[in-house]
Amino acid sequence: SILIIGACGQIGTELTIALREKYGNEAVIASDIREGSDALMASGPFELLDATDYEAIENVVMYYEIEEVYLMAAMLSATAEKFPMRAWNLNMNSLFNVLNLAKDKKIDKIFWPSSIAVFGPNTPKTETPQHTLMEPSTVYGISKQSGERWCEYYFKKFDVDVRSVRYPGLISWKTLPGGGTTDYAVEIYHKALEDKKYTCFLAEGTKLPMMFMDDAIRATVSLMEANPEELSIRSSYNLGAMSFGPEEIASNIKAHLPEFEINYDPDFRQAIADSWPSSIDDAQAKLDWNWKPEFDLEKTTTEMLKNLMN
Ligand code: VAH
Repeated sequence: SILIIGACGQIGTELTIALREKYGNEAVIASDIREGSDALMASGPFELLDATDYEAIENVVMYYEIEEVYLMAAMLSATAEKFPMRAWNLNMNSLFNVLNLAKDKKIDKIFWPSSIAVFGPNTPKTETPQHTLMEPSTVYGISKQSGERWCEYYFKKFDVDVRSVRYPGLISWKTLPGGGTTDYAVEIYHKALEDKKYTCFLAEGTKLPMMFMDDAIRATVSLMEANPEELSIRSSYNLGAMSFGPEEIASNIKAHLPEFEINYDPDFRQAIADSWPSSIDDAQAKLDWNWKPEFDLEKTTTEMLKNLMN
């Protein structure tokens, strides 16, 4: 069976639904620190689970005979700046718990998400390479860079089959935005429909690597199903789809809602966004496991507005 830790988060919610469709509801155990949406809770087994509690995870793994763990629990960039030590504790100890279960052969395979947040202010900003200078300036980015080093160490030293991608900012409609710097790109669609206007917490022209959630889920499943012999990266794969700033989403929305207005009132999250790249070179993922994005900004906007209108 498969265990998803952090199943009620932005990625976890969609990953749970996708994996249950693929492998069957009973084969995918969802877990989180609190209960999730009615749809998620009704669709298969759920366990309340604290990702920092090793024994609690071990009990769930033994009880359900778990072979694979997707560790999706983390504190994201904006919230982590407010609670650095809580963020470090959650983001790192949850990873050590799962890596050590695999080291002790209690599970066979791990997915762990990294992020473009591992890159810092002096990383090359355009077409950021797979291997490059990385001096992350956020708590979240430091935890993801350190997590990548631990994943590669456990693979090399203990043959742990852990796989990871550096997600860009993710746009989705099934969950509300929560604590991410890129979450302006989710909020803007909700506000466009509710208020026909949006005050953006990032400045016009803040170009960031972004991806529609359907692409992110497909990439995750593709990587987990790839032949391990083909995988040349065991820290975390660069993963790209599109890059744009808030003004580009706004003009896309205006094509559907002509009266939509955007204005800009940057806050502390601007410095976080400015430390990240504007575009990503994901050639290694394309080479090793045939990665190919399917959603551009136009398709993303159509999907978001269509699903949020219902
Ligand atoms: C965040 N959505 O904003 C996450 C992600 C690259 C951004 O890590 O913190």
